[in-house]
Amino acid sequence: MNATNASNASSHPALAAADPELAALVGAEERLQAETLRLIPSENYASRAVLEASGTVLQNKYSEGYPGRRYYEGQQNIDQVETLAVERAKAVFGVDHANVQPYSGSPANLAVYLAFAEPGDTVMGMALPMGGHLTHGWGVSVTGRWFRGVQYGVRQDTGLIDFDEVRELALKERPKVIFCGGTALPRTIDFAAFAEIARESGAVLVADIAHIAGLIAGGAHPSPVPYADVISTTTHKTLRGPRGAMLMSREEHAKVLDKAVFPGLQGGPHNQTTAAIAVALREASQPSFREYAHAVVANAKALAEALLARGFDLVSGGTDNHLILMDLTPKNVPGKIAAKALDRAGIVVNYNTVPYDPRKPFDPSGIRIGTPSLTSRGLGTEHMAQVAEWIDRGVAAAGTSDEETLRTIRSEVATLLTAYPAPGLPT
Ligand code: DSN
Repeated sequence: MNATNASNASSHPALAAADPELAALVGAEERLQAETLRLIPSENYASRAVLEASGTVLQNKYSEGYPGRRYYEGQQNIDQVETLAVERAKAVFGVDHANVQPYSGSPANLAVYLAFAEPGDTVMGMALPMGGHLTHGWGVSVTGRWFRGVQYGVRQDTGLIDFDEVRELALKERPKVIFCGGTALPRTIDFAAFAEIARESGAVLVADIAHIAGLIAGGAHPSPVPYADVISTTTHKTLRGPRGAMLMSREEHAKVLDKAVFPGLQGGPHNQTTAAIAVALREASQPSFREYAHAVVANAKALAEALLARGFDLVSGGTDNHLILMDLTPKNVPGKIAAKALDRAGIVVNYNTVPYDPRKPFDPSGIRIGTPSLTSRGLGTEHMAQVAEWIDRGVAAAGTSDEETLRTIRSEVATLLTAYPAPGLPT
């Protein structure tokens, strides 16, 4: 549908009156998110409460500094908002210290480097094509240009991290900082093993839990808290909050991290985001969020089983968390072709490199899928065989350019989803 013809802009009446063109685009996006099966594992549906907090007048206020220590007056309410967010983060994750000001995951990680390393120092993380993140020292990122990034991966035969290799590299290179975590890791992260290696090599261990923060909050993935010196996370993935980030640590690192975020890296915090983080953390402290986190994992496991039964090749053979990395090489359909065809079928995934991928990152062998969004809509394990069947049919149709089948799947997907309204979207 042409965005300018979109009809339900009335869910944002002021916007519709002031800027119909933009309001129509928002309305079109709302319908797209309602009608499609969103399988990108880093995406989710934030609640209406989180969205409302994100759109408040709190955004009108400048608040450089921290509660009780600001460089601007008029912080009577903002200080309380930030303190609420901080206290809730500390309670949900069981940490001594939380900084809720990083604008997003990449600035949060950059603040960690600023706190613990000098330009030119050696830093270590998982290579991006193996499932790591750009900011874990990968070459094209500032973290790989201003620091000397050394990178570990996973074993080709198992798709799992080889801790002997990680230890050997750490002891040889003596990095200042070791990052664990990433963006395409379908298995439980062994924080204890990383902590032992960090201790042996004299490095600061940073657990980047951006993907799994909600699973940790809900008790569906082990916590890094006893092991990591610093925990970095975004707030909008499995945690289901606004686009934002947090850094958490033991008390001993509180000062250096706070100084690195402000004034080291950032100016005024985005107070409307801080408020929405507070709301999301309140939601994450409820028993229903625990159920959600476990349901995300149960759905991913059921989906992985159903895909394996259909002959798909899954990196590491399955999943322990919310994410599945599929190598489509045996299906003879490149990841990008498959992802674009599935998009036309109303199933939104992203193409992704797989470990040791012979293809280029912009045209890789795999697709990455996950269950946070569909679980937020209330889909359960009983639906995963159908989801796998759609993916199977969609990938086959991609290989034969069968647009008719893709259209049929799109309509089947939309029909199922009408019974499972998404949180946060207008009804
Ligand atoms: N872009 C995020 C993801 O999709 O995993 C990571 O920052």
